[in-house]
Amino acid sequence: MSLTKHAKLNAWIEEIKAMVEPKEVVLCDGSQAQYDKLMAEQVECGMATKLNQDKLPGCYLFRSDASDVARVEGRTFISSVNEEDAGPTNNWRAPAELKEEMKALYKGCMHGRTMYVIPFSMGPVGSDIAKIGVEITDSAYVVLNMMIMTRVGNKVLDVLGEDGEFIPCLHSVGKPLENGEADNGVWPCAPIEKKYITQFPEEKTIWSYGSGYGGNALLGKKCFALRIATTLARNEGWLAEHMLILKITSPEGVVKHVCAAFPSACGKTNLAMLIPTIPGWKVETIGDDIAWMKPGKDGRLYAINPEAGFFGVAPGTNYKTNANAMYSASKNTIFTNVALEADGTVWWEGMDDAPKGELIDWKGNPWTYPENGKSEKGKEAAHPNSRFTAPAANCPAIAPDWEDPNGVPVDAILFGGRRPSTVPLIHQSLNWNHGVFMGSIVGSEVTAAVISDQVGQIRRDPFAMLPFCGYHMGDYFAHWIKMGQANPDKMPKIFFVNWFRKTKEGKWLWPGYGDNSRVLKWICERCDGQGKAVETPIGYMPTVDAIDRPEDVSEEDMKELLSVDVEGWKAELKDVKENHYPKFGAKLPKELSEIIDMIQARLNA
Ligand code: TSX
Ligand code: MN
Repeated sequence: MSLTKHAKLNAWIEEIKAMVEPKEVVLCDGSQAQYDKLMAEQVECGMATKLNQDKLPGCYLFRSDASDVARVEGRTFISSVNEEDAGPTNNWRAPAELKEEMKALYKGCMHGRTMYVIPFSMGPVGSDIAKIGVEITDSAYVVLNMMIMTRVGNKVLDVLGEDGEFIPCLHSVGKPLENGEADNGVWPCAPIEKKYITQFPEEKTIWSYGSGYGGNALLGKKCFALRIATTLARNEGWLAEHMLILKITSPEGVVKHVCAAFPSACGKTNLAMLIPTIPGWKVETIGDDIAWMKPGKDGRLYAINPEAGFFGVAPGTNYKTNANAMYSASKNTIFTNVALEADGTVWWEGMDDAPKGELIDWKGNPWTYPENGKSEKGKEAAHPNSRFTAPAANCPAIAPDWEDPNGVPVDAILFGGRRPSTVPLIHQSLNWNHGVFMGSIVGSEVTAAVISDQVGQIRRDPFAMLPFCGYHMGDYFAHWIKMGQANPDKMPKIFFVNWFRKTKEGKWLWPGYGDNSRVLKWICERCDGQGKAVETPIGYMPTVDAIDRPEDVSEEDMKELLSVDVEGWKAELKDVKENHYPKFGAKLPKELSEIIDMIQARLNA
């Protein structure tokens, strides 16, 4: 009997079933009953630990295999027909050849396992900006996480109807159970050389094999909402971005929406859930990782969060750095690779308090808190990439309209990075193309590199999209330039922020966290043509009195934070021109080179 009313979907399900040969096929209806049943089975077979239900209601802990703890960029492929279309910053394989190689692995790979079919919507179900995918997986962990991170089940099939478009997403952990072998609580995955995370942009298909973890396996997130969506967005005239979305309300009730992109380890989720320190201002969360932005009838960009949950890094999250994330992960949350306390709660490095006694670490072994309170590198209780998967609706700061199918009008776009020197606290682009330039030079200073001669250098991650763009990064820059051309004065204003400036002695110049609201306030003012600013060689910058200064920042430090380091910027532009931009070859838009020339001339004037 057919699983759905959609002939093409049914045919795909049958085709995959014939290839992977599962024990059974289960359609995910999206019900709480199905979630509870699946989770109970995972507890039963030892894959999941039920946490203390008084302190963490509806929460569970999974421990992955020690070799399956993060995205594997070396095994991530853009499989386009022409290598040139993937560009120099993606791994490329020819689709025909790669499909044969992967089919050999998929053949019979679900022996003894259930094949789950997950219809999911990226974005509010039925929204014009949303898109539908169907993930086939043999991992119950993936099903449970997808049920938090996306909208899943019958309501999605209803929208899909009999012939709606969907992105087929195939996933297997790559560990069949032969001869009646049972799932024994050991995390299934394949060795690294058999892991594949493949995007086929022309076919609009995703094939993932051998990893059960996060971005490798929850295919709606990085694979669909970024890598496949970037190609859709380029063809259809919109933007799929690695950005948080914030709603900011002034004391007068003026609302602004801000999207922001940062490389990893800059506290994107913290900014997405920021609690402002300036009286009367309200900051609410719409999304913490991905923004899909489409031009509306009025020519402005409207953003939705395609996700429905947070897949956040646990270590470093506490009630001081991000109270809203702590509340979000206090119920109905899946924890992965964090440590377990004796009382059935969770612990990780950088939590508010020391653990209450002996722990079980992320590998399942007893673990004692070191006397100096600092876990040795490689011997942490929680894996440094351990995660919480929490429903967005849990977040106390979630904006009431976070699921508005029309999206929210974007007033400002922020880029940033960890830059101890050169880059000021805030500057605003002179125009759209200059803003695209700002996105293109995003990066963080290398602090503790494996190859130590890179320490102090800038690791560039343009638009924080380097691992997530499904096509040539030079074409991506050109798409951004083009997006500004139709309605230049309707486009969001673009800013560059840097919370990470240090003194020569290595002291933080800016307190960051909630005090970043002082910078957000100036950004909001600038969107209304207000906010005192001076035009400098690198863009518009606030006058020293234009930003409410926190008590613990001296006027001198404020001046330092808001000054233009002319020599530093000359070196920066030289580095971009000689080392960064040449990577994109002939596809680098001339508009970006022109911006360099313009700023160089202004710095020399
Ligand atoms: O997330 C951060 N943000 C954004 C917050 C909304 N972090 C953490 C980054 C690692 C994930 C920050 N770290 C920020 C920041 O704005 N700023 C800093 C640097 C910093 C760290 C500590 C202090 C000040 C600055 N002060 C004390 O520890 C007292
Ligand atoms: Mn991300």
